[in-house]
Amino acid sequence: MEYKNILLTFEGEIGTLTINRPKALNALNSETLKEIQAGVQEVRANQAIKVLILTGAGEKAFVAGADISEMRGMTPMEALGFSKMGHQTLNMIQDLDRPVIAAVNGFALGGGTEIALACDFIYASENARFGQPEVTLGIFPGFGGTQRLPRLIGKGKAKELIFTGKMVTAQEALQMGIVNRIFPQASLMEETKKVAAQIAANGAVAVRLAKMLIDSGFNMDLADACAFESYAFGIGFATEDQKEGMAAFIEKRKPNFRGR
Ligand code: DAK
Repeated sequence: MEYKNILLTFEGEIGTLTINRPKALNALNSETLKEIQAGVQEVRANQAIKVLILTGAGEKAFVAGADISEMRGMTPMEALGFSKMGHQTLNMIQDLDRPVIAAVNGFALGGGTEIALACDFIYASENARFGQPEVTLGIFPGFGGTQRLPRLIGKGKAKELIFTGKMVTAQEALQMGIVNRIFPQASLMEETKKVAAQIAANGAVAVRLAKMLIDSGFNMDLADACAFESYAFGIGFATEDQKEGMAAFIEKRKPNFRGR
């Protein structure tokens, strides 16, 4: 498919989806959200891709939020539709059956922080800035910020960010637990790809099941979630990768996982 607002590239087992509207600091309008959905679908259909990286074009912004020029004239019903499309897009990222790493290369504000939060974890460049400035525009987060942010960093810190609308640096975001690691901007993509390659070299079915268990178990009580883990663990022993991984260990060689 031809894209106007995103770039989708594949290098070996790693896919990179770059939101590509640098003149508008990669702000998310409806057209971009639709293209992100199509891009994620394309990755879903391509079993050769083991890890997806989500980033923004240019050196200034990851995503500076939902597109304010598109949103300002919306009727309540249009805003409802826009918010739903945002949720669908972020849920598609969250539910992709492979890990998605956000490489936040600059401003991640409003919908920008929210789309990064839908990824499995976040790496950031030193110049990255995070924030939920919606209240400064007279609205509040509409792409899951009131839900994913408190689940990640706790209610108190999430409320502070959302009620004040203030921006935090990459270093502050690291301390809060929004970001896993920080890199200089020039090496952010290279370092993110190194980690993606490390993940891609592991048993793909095991990684997918682990993602599914962490995400679905998070909202269950511990006993049910652990029982669910046991069933999935048993199913893991039906895979070729389990046999290969354990044989390789005993035979003191590198495993050759085939993702099945
Ligand atoms: N939307 C549209 N255009 C944007 C934009 C955005 N969010 N952010 C930046 N731009 C555009 C600017 O208008 C400018 O365009 P031109 O004037 O050159 O045509 C260009 O990008 C460069 O921006 P600046 O000139 O402002 O650059 P600066 O370096 O001076 O400042 C900045 C960078 C990131 C601090 C600043 O641009 C800024 O504050 N941007 C807005 C950040 C923001 O407030 N983001 C949150 C957006 S609200 C919902 C659904 C979703 C949401 C809420 C409700 N429902 C429907 C219920 C989510 C809302 C949001 O994400």
